[in-house]
Amino acid sequence: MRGRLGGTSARAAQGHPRRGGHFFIRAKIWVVSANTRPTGQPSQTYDSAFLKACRREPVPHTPVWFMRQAGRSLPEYRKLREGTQMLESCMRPDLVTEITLQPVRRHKVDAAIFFSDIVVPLKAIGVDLDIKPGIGPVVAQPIRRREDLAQLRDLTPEDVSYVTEAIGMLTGELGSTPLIGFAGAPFTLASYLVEGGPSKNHEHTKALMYGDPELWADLLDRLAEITSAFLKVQIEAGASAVQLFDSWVGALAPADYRRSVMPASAKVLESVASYGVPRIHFGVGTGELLGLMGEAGADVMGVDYRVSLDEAVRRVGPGKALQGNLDPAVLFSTPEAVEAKTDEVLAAAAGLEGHVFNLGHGVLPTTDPDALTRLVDYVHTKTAR
Ligand code: 1CP
Repeated sequence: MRGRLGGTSARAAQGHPRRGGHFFIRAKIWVVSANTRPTGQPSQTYDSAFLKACRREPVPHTPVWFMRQAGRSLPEYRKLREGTQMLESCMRPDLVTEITLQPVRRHKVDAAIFFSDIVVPLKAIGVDLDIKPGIGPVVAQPIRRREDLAQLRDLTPEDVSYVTEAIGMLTGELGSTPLIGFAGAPFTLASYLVEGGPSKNHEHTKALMYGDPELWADLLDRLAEITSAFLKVQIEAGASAVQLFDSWVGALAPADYRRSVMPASAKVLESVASYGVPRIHFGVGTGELLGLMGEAGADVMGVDYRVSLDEAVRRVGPGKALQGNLDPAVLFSTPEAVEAKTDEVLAAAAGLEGHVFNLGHGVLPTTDPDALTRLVDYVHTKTAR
């Protein structure tokens, strides 16, 4: 699994930012060239099936990765995490590197996703929050009034130096396997900040959105700035693609999405456009929003399992690859049923310009890891050309 460039030489080639301004500038050049075809520089991930599919180029096989592939479904993850809080583990480059690599080694997926959480940048700027086991992110002082916005200052690369360090270590280890960076989109981050924790109906969030549109717009704009800064850190450190998770935006009708959310998401996606790395955009239950979310500026639209990919492409329109969309609960069925449902996804994807195979949402924690390994192998074999 070790890449052609190991350890120190890998970091030097990538212009590790800790080495000062000179290397910081080189880092930018390297990252852009890594994704726009280099002139004379090594490009380890450029020709990967994953990045080719994102660019809608011919692929040797349909690439596969899974949302939440690193995490509780893996015994080696549970063992490594023993005695370490979730947020603490996100801040330890050694743990982040190992956890990110675990599913790549085990399942032979075509891309790694950086092990972190969508609330990490908020914690990094001093928001008083924690990730509680079995619950998720919990915020001490929910944001509901204008004065609460003071909790949200700008994010600087120094706030998340452990992210830069972990990605430097990871890209050396991953070699030609691309690393996907990610962030939470402004609406989904706002839902945690306004509700104070996970929510089914997002009632406080919607109350603010409808009741004080000005404060809502300011909140989303602040979050767009923070999210953009967080994605830039990951790309400059060596991420080959980014995914913007708007997990809970499917709670909105299209008109509300367009008016109250799309400008902030578009700002984030636009802010990283010049890097040339594929921008994936995904939300749960977003069948009615697929067209608008694509318009917000994605290169690849993530599709949940409720809309088939042949219908999704009609809603998204040409010029974008699609990612998805096997129902994660299918993995609890028999191997034959998993193959039959996978065949349905692949058949629906047959006419797409670019397809990245994934689940329609994250791996469920009690999934049998062997079912995931078999699924990767099945998709690779079935789509080999
Ligand atoms: O493998 C990977 O995908 C990388 C790890 C990863 C990612 C991409 C984690 C680790 N979190 C996330 C993103 C994330 N976090 C999202 C967007 C993706 C999605 O929709 O699934 C969301 C909504 C969160 C918020 C969050 N963090 C929740 C959901 C709570 C809710 O509202 O229902 C939870 C349970 C967490 C904690 C968390 N994050 C990640 C892990 C492995 C865990 C569980 C912590 C543990 O091990 O106890």
